[in-house]
Amino acid sequence: MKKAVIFDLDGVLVHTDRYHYDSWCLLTRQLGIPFTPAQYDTLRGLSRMDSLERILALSSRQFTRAEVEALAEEKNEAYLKRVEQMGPAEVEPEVRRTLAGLREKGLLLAVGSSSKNAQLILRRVELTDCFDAIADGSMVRRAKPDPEVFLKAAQLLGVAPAEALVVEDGAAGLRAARDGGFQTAAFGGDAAGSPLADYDLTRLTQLLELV
Ligand code: B16
Ligand code: MG
Repeated sequence: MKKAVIFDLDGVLVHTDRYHYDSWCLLTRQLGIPFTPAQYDTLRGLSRMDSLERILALSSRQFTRAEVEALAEEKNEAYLKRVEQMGPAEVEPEVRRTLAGLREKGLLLAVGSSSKNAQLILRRVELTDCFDAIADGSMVRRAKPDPEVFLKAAQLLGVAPAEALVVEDGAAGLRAARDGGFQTAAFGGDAAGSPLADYDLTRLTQLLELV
């Protein structure tokens, strides 16, 4: 029996995964590090710092802590420039339809995102009011693949992990959800086709038949 659905943000509710990729590309071009969409796929759901450390490991250069922090800041500034352009039209009608349908069925809804910009993005696209709880990267100590952010979302909703389904585009997010005891649905990204997913969605509206 499912009582709640917990949605990943970047790459599931909104297409900010493209903006993350573009912003990382600005950095990797500067640093002469080859970086492809397939490489970005493996970073889905990882924190900003964990993503950057993985990217810098592709370089032969060593970076000081101060350099790493400046690069993380630079990437976030580039990303925020794209986020500032976002508005409600960036949410696919299918997403709003799915959220409204789940709500009608009596499901509790939450966001579980590694992003420290999640609240800002949800406000910009006018999705904040669609959720009963929002857990994000600013509220946890360990990012995905650790289950902490999803456990936080479940706690805020007042449901047990086994009563909630997590929807993810990242394999790291599926791992987090699995380790936290949640049911899992993959939706695109490197989550698609993963053995860590109980369900593999090609459209978000399929959730309405699952719950
Ligand atoms: P920020 P999600 C994740 O969000 C993204 O998938 C990942 O690419 C990004 O590095 C991470 O948020 C941190 O984002 O730099 O905005 O704090 O997919 O868990 O919603
Ligand atoms: Mg994601």
